[in-house]
Order: sequence, then structure tokens, then C-alpha cells
Amino acid sequence: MAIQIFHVKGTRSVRVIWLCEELSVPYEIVPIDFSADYRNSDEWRAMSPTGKVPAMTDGGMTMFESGAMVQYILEKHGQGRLQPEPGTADRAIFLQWCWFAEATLARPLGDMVHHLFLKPEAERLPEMVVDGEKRARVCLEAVNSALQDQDYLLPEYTAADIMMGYSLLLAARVEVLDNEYPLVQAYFEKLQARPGYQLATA
Ligand SMILES: N[C@@H](CCC(=O)N[C@@H](CS)C(=O)NCC(=O)O)C(=O)O
Repeated sequence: MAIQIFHVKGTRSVRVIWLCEELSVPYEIVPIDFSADYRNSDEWRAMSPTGKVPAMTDGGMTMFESGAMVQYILEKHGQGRLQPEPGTADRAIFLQWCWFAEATLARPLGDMVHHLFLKPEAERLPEMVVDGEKRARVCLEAVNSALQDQDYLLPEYTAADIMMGYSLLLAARVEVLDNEYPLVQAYFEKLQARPGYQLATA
């Protein structure tokens, strides 16, 4: 039975679909309702205990956390593709950027998304948006520096670029990916041109 990806357009399930496309791994998309009611339902909480998207199943296994799904699929189906060999310096940098994309860059962007769009208007705090933007800009500066001498986060295209690609989609959505980061803009354009990205975001 194929991997099932529980998907909402424009959410982190993009990373998982994009990777499956790049590796030609068969998968099935299960669209879900992103309403707070559904995400708080017992049915969804049984798959994703904090009510977030995405979730994924493979055989009898159910998991949440998009970065963990990416790593699992690479291990099971990658056959060495899209990630440097374990134990190498490139692998360390690969892991660094995978974690940075979700744990460091996506965090302030998530705060911005919550306080701009997701929370009920009465609960939105403008100062969270201002602070999130400041923190996100420090991260984008770091990505811009990393791209000074190379086209991707590592010398070759890897799944770290897929992890980062979704975070940059969020950055663009909250309008912090501007021309202060020309190398990041050019990099994001390159990622957006990949067929896997296009299919995953369609
Ligand atoms: N670290 C988690 C983050 C999951 C996450 O925040 N998902 C967003 C959609 S992309 C969500 O469900 N937001 C709703 C909420 O936080 O209430 C992952 O990578 O899967």
C-alpha cells in the first residue's frame, strides 16, 4: 500500500509530496479539512495529537512532523539520493539546514502566520508580527550568506532545499522575502521551477 499523505494545500505537506515526486516514490494524497473544528476532532487528533498538518501513514505506521517524514522517506526510498552520506561533514551541514528550516526560520514565520491570519481577530497581537519579522529577517540573512558561493545550501541540490523551500514559501506569504535577500530570492525562484515543487503546491 502506498504512503498516504494527509494534505492541505499550501501547508507543510508540500515538503513530503515534493520529495516523493523527486524520488518517484508512489503516494496517495488524502485531502483534509483545515478548519479548527476538524483539526480539534478526535479523528484528526488520533493522527496528529497537536491538531497540526501534515500527517502520514505507511503500512500500519502513522506519523506527524514534516521533517521527520522527509528523513524517513529518504532512508526508506532514497538509496543515497538527495542527502550526503551519514557521518560526513556534508551530512552535518545537510542536517543543520534541515533543522534550521523548520526549527529556526519557520518558527518566527509561524508566529507571524498565527497573528496575521489564523487566530481569531480579537486574539491577534501586532507586536508578535513585528517581533516575528525581526527574527525571520536574521534567519534570511543567514540563508543569503550561505548562498554566496553556491546555488543550493550544499554544493548539490538535496532534500535540505526541500525543507528550506517550504519555509521560504511561508516567508514569501508573510512578505519578508524581499529584495534585501537577492540570493535567497534567486534560490527560491530556482526551487519553484522544479516540477516536484510545482506539483506539490498546485
Ligand atoms: N513542525 C511541524 C509544524 C506543523 C504545522 O505548524 N503545521 C501548520 C500548517 S503548515 C498547522 O497545522 N498550523 C495550524 C496550527 O498551528 O494551529 C511540522 O513540520 O509538521
